[in-house]
This record gives sequence, C-alpha cells and structure tokens, in this order.
Amino acid sequence: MGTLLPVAQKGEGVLALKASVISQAEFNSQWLYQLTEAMHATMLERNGVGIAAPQVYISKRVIIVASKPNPRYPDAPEMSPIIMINPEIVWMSEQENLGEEGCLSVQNERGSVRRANEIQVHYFDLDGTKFELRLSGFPARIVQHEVDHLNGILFVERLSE
Ligand code: K1U
Ligand code: ZN
Repeated sequence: MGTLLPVAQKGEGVLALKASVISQAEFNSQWLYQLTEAMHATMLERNGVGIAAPQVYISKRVIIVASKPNPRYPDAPEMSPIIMINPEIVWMSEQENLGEEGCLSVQNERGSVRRANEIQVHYFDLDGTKFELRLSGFPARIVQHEVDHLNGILFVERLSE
C-alpha cells in the first residue's frame, strides 16, 4: 500500500472551500501522480468508493470514483477507479432518486440524499486528455457527491427526510 493521508473531518475549513482548478503546468507532473496515488491508497484503506482532494487537505479539483457492489447498492457496477481532474457535470437528468450516502469526512453518519439519476461529466485524466462520460445510478451518485466536495458542500447539507 502507498502513502496514506489524514482525512479532514466535518467542521474543518478545507471542506468548506471552493477548490481551485488544476493548471496546465500541473498535468503530467510528479506531484499530481503522487497526490492521486496517495488519494487512491487512502480511499482503499478507508473502504471508500470515492474520494476528493479537499478530503486530504488539498483544495484542488481532483476526484476518484470507484463504484463497487456493497450492501446498500448490491447491483452497483464494479468499476476500475477513474481519476477525474477538473470534473464538470455538464448535464443532469430531471429524474432523481433517493439513496443512502456516507462520507469519509463525516464519521458514523449516513443518510438519504436526492440526486439526479443520470449525469454527463467532462473531465481530464492525468495526462490532460479530455473525456466525456455518461453515468447513471450509483456511479452518478458518487460523482455528484465528490463534485460537491470540490464546491465545499457535504452530504449532510443535502439530507432528505
Ligand atoms: O467522498 C467520500 O467521502 C467517499 C464516500 C463516497 C460515497 C458513498 C456513497 C454515496 C455517495 C458517495 C464513501 O465511500 S462512504 C463509504 C461507502 O463505501 C458507502 C457508504 C454508503 C453507501 C454505500 C457505500
Ligand atoms: Zn464525502
């Protein structure tokens, strides 16, 4: 296992900031590779299905999405982790669904959040190649949760009933 990073907890300032974009100069850099490697190791160690850089005290627009089946979402697809740099949700379906969420930055709390069923997301990989991806269900939920982290929002601010 690689470098493990401490995870910021609810109430810490870094989680409330709007994270800054990764610049051209940072693509393909050793620092970005090392950051995503350490984020990935930290996510695995905590048994997460996603992670955003602000959760490890780096206020930059970097997320990892790694859906896998779990007791709450037994039919979730098993995805190889996708590193998304500067992700932008460019379209969301009007149809929404209610689903349970947890957060590595909010210990011992889970709750129901309404999210779009389907999204289209644009992002760059570590080399700076642009991708466009349509996701639905649990993977779409994870992306929405992680992009919220980049905008300083925690799922507890979105709880439904
Ligand atoms: O960003 C994070 O804090 C990671 C978070 C991602 C996430 C989980 C569930 C819905 C949306 C986003 C987690 O990985 S929490 C732990 C977890 O694996 C999990 C929690 C609740 C339901 C399913 C999985
Ligand atoms: Zn979270």
